[in-house]
Amino acid sequence: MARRFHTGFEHGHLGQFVALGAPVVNTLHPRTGTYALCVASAADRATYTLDALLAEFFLRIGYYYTGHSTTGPPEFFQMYDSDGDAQLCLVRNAATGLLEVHKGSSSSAIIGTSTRVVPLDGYMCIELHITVANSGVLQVKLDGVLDIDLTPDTQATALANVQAFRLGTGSSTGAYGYYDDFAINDVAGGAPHNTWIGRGGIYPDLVAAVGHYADLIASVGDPWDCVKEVPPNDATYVQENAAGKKSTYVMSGIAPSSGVVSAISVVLRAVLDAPGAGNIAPLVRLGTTDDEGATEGLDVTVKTVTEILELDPDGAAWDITKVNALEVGAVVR
Ligand SMILES: [Ca+2]
Ligand SMILES: [Ca+2]
Repeated sequence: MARRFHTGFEHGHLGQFVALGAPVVNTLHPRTGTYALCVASAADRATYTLDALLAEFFLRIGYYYTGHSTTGPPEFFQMYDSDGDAQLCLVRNAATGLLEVHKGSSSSAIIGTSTRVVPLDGYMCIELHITVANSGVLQVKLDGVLDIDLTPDTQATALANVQAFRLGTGSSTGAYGYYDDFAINDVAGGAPHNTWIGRGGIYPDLVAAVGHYADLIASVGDPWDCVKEVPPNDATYVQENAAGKKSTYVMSGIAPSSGVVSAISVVLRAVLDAPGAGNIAPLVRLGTTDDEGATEGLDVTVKTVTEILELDPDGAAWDITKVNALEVGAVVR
């Protein structure tokens, strides 16, 4: 695994994040696709926590700056170590508009400053390559151009890792704006997944019709109608309680007609209707080959289940034709 996470917020909700304040996913300023994350006032933020600790990683975020609070540094992206302590922070300097990388929080030392201004009311593609260490690596690409290339001390805490990523402001100060096309690669495996992510985007591929498998029973009407909603509507659903039952759905296909597909992310929502034991796994089907994902345990609180696939079900690289031929669904475990 090298692609650890990506989202374009195209499922229209923040289910993979822990939100504080009032960040919202809306359609006002997507970078690609239909949705982006909007942070409109101080103390609004959404945090994603990886299931792994990263000592070295590549990260991309599309950021659309719209303004900042009148007090404190205009911070907009904070990284935490596995104890939840501030490791690295991105700030748009209030006077110059330049991107600053701070070790620790926005009030801590600056370890790198860009030459390019983070624009007002427009997207900039910010890519990071960071090794967290007392003798670390800090490289920043802005709109695809290497702008910061340093070997500073990037480790603010006792732990040489990053695990959680906060999109949004600090507890009372920070910069406002939109976030889209967030992706993280670690350095395991091979290209293109263990290096710079690049300036591409994350496109929606949505449920469009019933597919090859149709075991799961609709709560009302047609099964695919119950699971196609964006943002999700949990009032309608499909259900089964027998292990091995599965459903897949024909998908809409993605908008681009050319380009490289580095990875896909399957996102589904699942819940138990009563306390007990029950599991689910994502299922993708390409041609006649099924690829069942890892078993996810469920309970009576709705869970967002995410699976990254760097390769297609036959073990080959993705391309747009394959993505457009995919069926996606789930299997009861
Ligand atoms: Ca998007
Ligand atoms: Ca539904």
